Amino acid sequence: MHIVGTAGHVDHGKSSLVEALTGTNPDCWLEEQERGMTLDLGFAHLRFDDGTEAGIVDVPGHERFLHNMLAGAAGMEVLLLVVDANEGVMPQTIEHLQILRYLNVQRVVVALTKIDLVAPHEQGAACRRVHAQLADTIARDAYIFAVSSVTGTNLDLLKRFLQQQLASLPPRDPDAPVYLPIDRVFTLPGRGTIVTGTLMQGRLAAGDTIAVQPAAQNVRVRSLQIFGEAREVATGGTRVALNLPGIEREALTRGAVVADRSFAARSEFTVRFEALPHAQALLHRRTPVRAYIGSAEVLGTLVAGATTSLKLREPVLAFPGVRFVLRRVSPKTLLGGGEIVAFEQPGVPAQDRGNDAIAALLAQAGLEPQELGALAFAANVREDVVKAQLDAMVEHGTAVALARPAAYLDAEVFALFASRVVNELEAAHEREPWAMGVTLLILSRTLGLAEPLVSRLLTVLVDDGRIAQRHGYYATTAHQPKLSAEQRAFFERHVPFDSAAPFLPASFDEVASQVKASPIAGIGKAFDTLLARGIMVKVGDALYRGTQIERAHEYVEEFITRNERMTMAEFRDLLGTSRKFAVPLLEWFDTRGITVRSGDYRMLRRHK
Ligand SMILES: Nc1nc2c(ncn2[C@@H]2O[C@H](COP(=O)(O)OP(=O)(O)OP(=O)(O)O)[C@@H](O)[C@H]2O)c(=O)[nH]1
Ligand SMILES: [Mg+2]
Repeated sequence: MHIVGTAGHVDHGKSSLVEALTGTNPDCWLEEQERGMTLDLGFAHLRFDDGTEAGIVDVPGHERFLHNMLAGAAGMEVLLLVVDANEGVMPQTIEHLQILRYLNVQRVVVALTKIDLVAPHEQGAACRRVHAQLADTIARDAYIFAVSSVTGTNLDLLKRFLQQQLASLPPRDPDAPVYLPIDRVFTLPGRGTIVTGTLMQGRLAAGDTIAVQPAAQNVRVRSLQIFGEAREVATGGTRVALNLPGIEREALTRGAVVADRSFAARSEFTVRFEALPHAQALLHRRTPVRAYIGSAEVLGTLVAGATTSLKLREPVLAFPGVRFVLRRVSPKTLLGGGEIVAFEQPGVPAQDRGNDAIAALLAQAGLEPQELGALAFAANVREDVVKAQLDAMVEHGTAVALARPAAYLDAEVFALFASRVVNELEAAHEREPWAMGVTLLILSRTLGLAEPLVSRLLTVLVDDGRIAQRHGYYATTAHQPKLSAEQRAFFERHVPFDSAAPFLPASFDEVASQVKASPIAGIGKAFDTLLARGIMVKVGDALYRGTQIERAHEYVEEFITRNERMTMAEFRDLLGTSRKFAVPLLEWFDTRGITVRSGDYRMLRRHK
């Protein structure tokens, strides 16, 4: 289905024409009927014999209700411009056309109304005059039908033409996420909240759970109606009424949006903005504005710069491709309009829709991982569709998936990163063969990238087994730290082993200060390596060789296996050491889960 919208100056006959075409008087409010004037949006159902159907959105012509016109204008695809044959083009005719050039109108038809009030010999001139007046507008090439809603003149021709125009509109993208700006909210006894609006894109079905934004509330669609008829499914371009019993009427106003759950409302957008010629002088570096997006009217600021941005006082649900119109705050002069290009977050630039959009978004984001929701948003494609596409890309090796939170990178960009990492690591291992590898801090600095990002990307390489991570160091998988002869001699000297006192440790602090004072190249990192690999073990203030610890472990196991349990004194005697060393050492075995304490005794943990 598609949407036809009226536009035109006050009293030119818009609502009468809608009624003549559909049988429905769009002025449904009593006050409208009394005053003979449209105050708010009206709706009607246009049907043709061949099954073609459309929703008509009828707007008020009076300048004072322009905000209502704007709330209904975004959904219009076929514009039915109404001009009174006697009065010709008037200020709101032009203003409506200026607004609509920024929105989604694809076809324009002009109805020259009240032709019954024009003498036959003047009708041709009236028509030519209007054609000339529309020269600089989106209606310049439009067909003009001279009609009368009173006598019915030419209504059949106009109707047939509308039918053709509707049939010639391009089909909707079935993969687009749900986006439905709400224009009316009310409650029905026993049913709860009802919202109506134009489903701009996507597919909605009764039973679906959707999000209402900016409230960010998930609600279930209990039932769905299209022009009073219950339907199971609605697709883009349809006027729909939704029964949403899960949400309070008070929580909703015109301007709220029913949308796919992957969409979030935001208040800052990068935009493409085009000013109307007369508005140029009213624009500054920062211009306070009234923004009309979907059915919402929100105050904000238009900020000119390298890129133009729109900063809103309240969050609004919009995404790249959504059109908007801006007016001055006061007086409410029309300033111009444009299109959302991106939300303000680096790494997600504007993209046209289509299958390559995701690949292009990833490539442009470089090393910045892109989350599913952000990609779906930027490409304006439903999240599950994007997910399927990304899965296929990962499978084909054109994208790389990161976990927690799930995010994606372009595979080529990532491969470049990976080879830089491996090169850096190889160079580092060659410079310092005794080191365990490179820390995250150093690696981030050499790569010139933020630490959290590098950490995340390295996780992928580690998980794939392309690099190794041990004790906080990154290394190539082949790397085995190897001390120089000089370094090894240093530690033999300062952490001596005496077979006469096989469990006597060195003092950690003493060794550490010797390391500090030593002129031997890389001795500090060599010490780190020995500790990281367990070749040296720090227990309290003592420094043991790993072999001493292993031996002590064997003694303990053997002793307890034989005696079931062991006291501290027994342990001390077993190792022939002093209480000063025995206590921390046995506690160390406790913390390693080798022994477990029970009163004065130690047992083996596995015998517990
Ligand atoms: N004679 C004649 N009168 C018409 C015709 N169309 C509308 N009118 C009259 O013009 C007046 C205004 O018509 P509406 O249809 O309410 O005009 P509108 O454009 O909807 O007005 P707003 O919604 O207030 O902007 C009414 O009194 C209609 O009866 C027509 O084709 N011929
Ligand atoms: Mg009207």
